Parts: sequence; structure tokens; C-alpha cells
Amino acid sequence: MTRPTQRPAPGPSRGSPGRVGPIVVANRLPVARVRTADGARWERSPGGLVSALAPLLEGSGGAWVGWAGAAGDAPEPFTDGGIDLVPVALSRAEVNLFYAGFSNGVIWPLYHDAVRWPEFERSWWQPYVDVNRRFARAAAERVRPGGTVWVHDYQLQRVPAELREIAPAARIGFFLHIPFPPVELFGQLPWRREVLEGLLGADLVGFQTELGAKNFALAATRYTDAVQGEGYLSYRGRRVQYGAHPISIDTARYAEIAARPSVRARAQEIRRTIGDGRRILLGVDRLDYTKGIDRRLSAFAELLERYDHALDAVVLVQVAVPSREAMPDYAQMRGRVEQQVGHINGMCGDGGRVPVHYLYRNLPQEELVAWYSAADVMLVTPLRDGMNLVAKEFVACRPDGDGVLVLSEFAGAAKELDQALLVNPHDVDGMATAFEQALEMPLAEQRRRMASLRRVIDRRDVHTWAAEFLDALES
Ligand code: GDG
Repeated sequence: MTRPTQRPAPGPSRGSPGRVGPIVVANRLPVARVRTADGARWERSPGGLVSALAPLLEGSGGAWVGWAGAAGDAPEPFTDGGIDLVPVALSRAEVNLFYAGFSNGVIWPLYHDAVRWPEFERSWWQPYVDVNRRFARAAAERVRPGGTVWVHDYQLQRVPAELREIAPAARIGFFLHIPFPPVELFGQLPWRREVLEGLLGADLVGFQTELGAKNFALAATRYTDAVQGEGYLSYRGRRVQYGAHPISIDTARYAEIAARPSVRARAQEIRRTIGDGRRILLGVDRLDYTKGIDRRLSAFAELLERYDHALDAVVLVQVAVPSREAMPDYAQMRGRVEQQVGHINGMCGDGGRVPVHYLYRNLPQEELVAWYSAADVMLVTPLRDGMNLVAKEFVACRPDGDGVLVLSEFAGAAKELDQALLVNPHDVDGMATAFEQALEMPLAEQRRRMASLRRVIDRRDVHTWAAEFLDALES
């Protein structure tokens, strides 16, 4: 086992010149190809993971291995914004079998407590293994002896073991962004042992919550020859650390965007036009069946029934970001949500005003922050969620300390953001009551709760998260 002779200081300074950066392995590269008037260019994708890892990679000798987003041959490795990018090819069939099939048709629903039935389709497994091996090979070609590789998420659970085979001296970390399910559910997976053995190839396996970490250790000791140690697993003569490393956001960046005069002006405009004397409830989610948008709408409909002049009192704005549109479960969920919106507006709207504003699109980041700033109540009510960054982003955009966060107890974020109004997203009446409570909460209580929530994201941002994970991996 190679260990660095000197421990680096935690914090963003880890990206300092001279330090060899990690090889990051993720399903997608941190750039997307966008068309321009005179052809096409690569554009850096927004998002916390990219902003956390970019400073560690830029000019560091590290690299990011991932799919460029189009089926067929992969572009040659290239450098963008100082980061070495290593594209991995996926054929059209693999996009269907590995990505839509095994990753999003089996693992995604199973790991989210099987809120949709996972389809244990046998022909999807081998493509998952093959693609994982390809990612592992691309990482192995880049990593220096004793260097660090950080593998991300549910699409790549076999990569740690495949990589250890060909680069045994590497320090391998794995972070799962989604929940790891209870062993009773995980045990249904026909390939449970192979998936666990894949993860056990890592030196450190990180989860969003303690519960996820515990579930993993229980499954590993039940279905493989891993043996429980104190805070680690012994596996084939190696020590595999595991634990909770809850992800966070780029807190300062959200605060900075929220403070921009243009964003503040836009938030005021939203209050004046869409709010128009009404309190604004806001939901922002990828349109995914795990996010609980349909039940949230039912709870909102229930709330409307409880108010005498509901249409003059409240408005719900639901931003639904298009996601996995080709998959039947997603198309179905979209249909259901849009039917509900139509139903509520048809029943309760009048000629001019409607109770639900529904936006099916990806908003520019400044616009999203303006919505966070304008809302009175933020509704984050997934049926199950690894963390949920929207909850943390909302808090970062409320420097005045007002506003209420209603948060599902089944989101990983609930463990840290325990001063939110916690709800059971399956309980429509209970949620409607929580919405009422949020709307009626005195300002002093809003401020007290928000101050506590803000301490959480001020203490640990996404840079701290990355530094802590890498410290744990390299120590
Ligand atoms: C997975 C896990 C875990 C949303 N709408 C717009 C927009 N967004 C951005 C948000 C946020 C991100 O998308 C969504 O992140 P979440 O964490 O809420 O959810 P997932 O996409 O399911 O992420 C999750 C996460 O990984 C990280 O580990 O927290 O549990 O499921 O950052 O801001 N961004 C823009 N316009 C939008 O309309 N620009």
C-alpha cells in the first residue's frame, strides 16, 4: 500500500500547484458539446461536483475519465479549461443496455427503495460489466503508481475491482451519490455479490449517510467473504474503509449569485408578478419518480381545499427539469404530473389566476437562484433521495434568514438539515398540514431555523467534502 509521506492540508488549497491531482472517473465528462454558429465547442457543465473537483484537477496531472454524451466513437483525449479529459466510448446498444437498462432500470429504482419495480433483465448485466471494465482501463492508463483514483456513482460500481486487477498500487476511492438500500431490498439483486465485490475493490467506499454505509457493510458481510472490523471491512487481506461523507454545495457561489443586483431585481419581479400578493411555494426537481412531485401536488390540492380564498393566498411554482425522457416510467410520471397540474388549475383557477405554475425546462442558474430567493416556502419532498442539493442551495440563497424549508425525512439532507420542517412524503394530509404550518410560521421562528440550517452549509461546503474524502482515502 503506497502512502503519501506528507499529509496535505484539507481545504481548497489541495488544488495547489505541484500536487498530483486524482483521476476522477464518472459516467459523464464535466463538459458537454454545444452547437455554435460556426460549428460546435465544449462547454463546462454547471454543478457542484464539477466545481469541487475542477480546482483539484486543473493543471495537476490528474484527469477526468467519462462519457462525452454521444454514442459511437469517443473523441481523442483533450484538455479543456486546464483539465485533462479522457472520453470513453459507448455504442448505441451500450447506452441502452448499460445506461438506460442496468443503471437506470435496475440499480436506480432498487437503490431508491424500489419505489418503482426494478426490472432484473438478464441481458443488461454483461454490458454493465463490459462498460465498467472499459472505464477502469481508461483510468489505469492515466494513473501513476500509488496515485489516487476517485470513482463516482451507481453506473460504475464494478470499476474499483476491475481497476484493482490492472492497477493494484492505486489508491481507489468510490462515492455513491444515491442511497444504498437496506439489505432486504439489495438482496433481491441477482448480481448482488458481483456488485459488492466491485465496490470492495476500493480502499474507501463513501456514502451520503450513515445508514447507507451501514446497509453496505451488512450486505457485504452477508453476501461476500468480507469480515466486519471496527469501522472497516477486511476483504481478501485488504482493509476497505467505508463511511458517510455527505456531499454539499458550493455555498459561497450560491450566496454570491443571490447577492447580484440583477438576481435580486428578478426575485422582486417574480414576487410582484407571479406572487402578486400571494405566498409562493416552490418545487425544483428533475422530473424523476423518486422526487415525489405527484404526491406534493396532491398535498397542495388538499391545502387549497383547506383555505377559504386559496387562489388569493398561495401559488405553487413547480420547476420540472426534463430527465431520461425516453424511459417509459419517466414519460408516465410526466403525464401524471401534467394531468394533476391541469386538474388543479382547471378546478381552482379563474380566468386570470392559476394556483400552479408549471415549468418543464432547465432554467439558467441565475434564474433558478432568483426563484430560490423569491420563494416563501421551498418544498423538497422526495420519496427517497441520496442527499438532495436543492434543499441546501435554497438555504444558501437566503441571507436574510427568512423562508421555510419543507424537507422529506427520506432525503439524505434531512440528517443534517434537521431544523427544516420534516415530512413523510407518502402522507398527503401530513404534508398539507406541514405546508400550512410553513405558511403560518412566525418570522422569528423562520429566522431561528434558517440560522441553524445555514450553519450546516457554511461549515461544510462541497470543497470541504472533496478534501475530506480525499484525506480519508489517502491517509
Ligand atoms: C443525485 C442524487 C444527490 C435543478 N433544476 C435546475 C437545476 N437544477 C440543479 C440543482 C441541483 C441539481 O440540479 C439537482 O441535484 P439533486 O441533488 O437535487 O438531485 P439529483 O440530480 O437526483 O442528484 C442526489 C446528488 O446526486 C449529488 O450527490 O444530492 O440525491 O440523486 O444542483 O441546482 N440547475 C439549473 N436549472 C434548473 O432548472 N441550472
